[in-house]
Amino acid sequence: MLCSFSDSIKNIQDEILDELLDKHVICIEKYDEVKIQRIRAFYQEILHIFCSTHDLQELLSIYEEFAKYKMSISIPYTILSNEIFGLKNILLSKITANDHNNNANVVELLHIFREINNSIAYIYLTEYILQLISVNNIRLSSISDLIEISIIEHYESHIIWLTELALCIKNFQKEKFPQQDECKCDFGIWLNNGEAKRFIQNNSKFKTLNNLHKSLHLFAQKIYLLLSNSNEQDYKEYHALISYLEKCELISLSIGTELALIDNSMVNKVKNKDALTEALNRNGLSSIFATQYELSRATDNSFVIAMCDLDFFKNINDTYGHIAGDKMLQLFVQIVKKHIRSSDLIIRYGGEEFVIILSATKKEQCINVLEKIREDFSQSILEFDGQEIRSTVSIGVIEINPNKEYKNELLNEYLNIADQMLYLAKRNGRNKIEIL
Ligand code: GH3
Ligand code: MG
Ligand code: MG
Repeated sequence: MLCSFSDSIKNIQDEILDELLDKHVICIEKYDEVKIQRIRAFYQEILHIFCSTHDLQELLSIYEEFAKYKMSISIPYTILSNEIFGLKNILLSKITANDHNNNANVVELLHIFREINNSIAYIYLTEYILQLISVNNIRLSSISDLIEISIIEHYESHIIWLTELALCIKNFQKEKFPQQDECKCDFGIWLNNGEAKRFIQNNSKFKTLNNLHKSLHLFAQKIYLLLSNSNEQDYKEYHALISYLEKCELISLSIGTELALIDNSMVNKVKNKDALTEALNRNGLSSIFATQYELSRATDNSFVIAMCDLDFFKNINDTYGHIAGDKMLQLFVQIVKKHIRSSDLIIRYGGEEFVIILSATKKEQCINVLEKIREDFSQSILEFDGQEIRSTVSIGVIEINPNKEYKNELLNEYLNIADQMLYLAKRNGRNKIEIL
């Protein structure tokens, strides 16, 4: 069957394709050139069907393949959904521009896009639930791999709860819905029975956790209502289920992140310190790294390792003596602590070398903090024996994303890379930051 509006768009397929890519596709930063070519090929095929055979089933099966491709490159549903919306609008504007009175064309087009939306949403939801269940298992195993678990273990119960929620949607079984009442789930009981307050003394952190937890249950209740108000056969609300479930996953990850940051602050309190600078001792580095790694994996975060080495430090010792050198090391650590969060870590790695670990941070965000440290240190003056001493630091940085590559045994490999970046910063003139 030929599509009734095919003629009006037949000769402008390339124009439509370019407009779609420019306005709705290329602006997504997750797409590189190879992905854009692949997406272009999908849309070429889609437009070809619109303009020739117009077999709805054929169209839906290409969209199905397209949705699976998008999921394989971690594109969220909203982005694909926006692209579908974009194509619909472009086609609408083209067919109405050519023929103002052709309502039938518009009705047909809207019908086709309704079908596309439903079928994409269903595919996405099914695939998303399967992925969520398997990634939740990985998150659980990361938590159980932690040697020194403390409050992050309370996050476990909400990962299990989230998996139950996902299964409930998958099987359309509202009878097996996980605990809806935020005060009665395992996490809620812990949060509200006073025990949590012992660990989370910072009141605003406690409120943040409480609010996150409340909204998590609120979105779950919305899911419950959707499942209650319809039956599986004529179900059309897949898009809403995806949005609510995605929201639940994001909030759940934020809860995990908050707990992981609190655990990190505890590391700062309990681990051995270097006597001179009060930075953490190097002996703890491999267990700290292993903990960071698993926490990041359990909460879907990346973290940053910054290797710092003071510039021409030998000159300070040679010119002003060792005690002056010692005081400069203390000053550096004080300045670092001024700029990092209580959940970030600084470890004395060697003589005048330090490793900073910025948890739940991406490299774009870490630049600001590290730049402040570099700048502040370069402008600070150490007054010693009536003399004014200055120093600078070079920093090599690497971002580690455990969900992209899993190799937690390779601390040395990561440190080597940070070290190579540090070497580059030295070669480029010192008092600089270099990031992989
Ligand atoms: P570069 O910019 O290439 O890093 O030059 P540098 O002089 O800093 O490099 P180098 O590694 O040769 O010098 C490090 C010096 O740090 C040598 C060592 O005497 C000194 N150092 C190591 N630990 C301590 C310490 O605890 N106190 C003091 N005062 N000096 C230390
Ligand atoms: Mg050195
Ligand atoms: Mg040095």
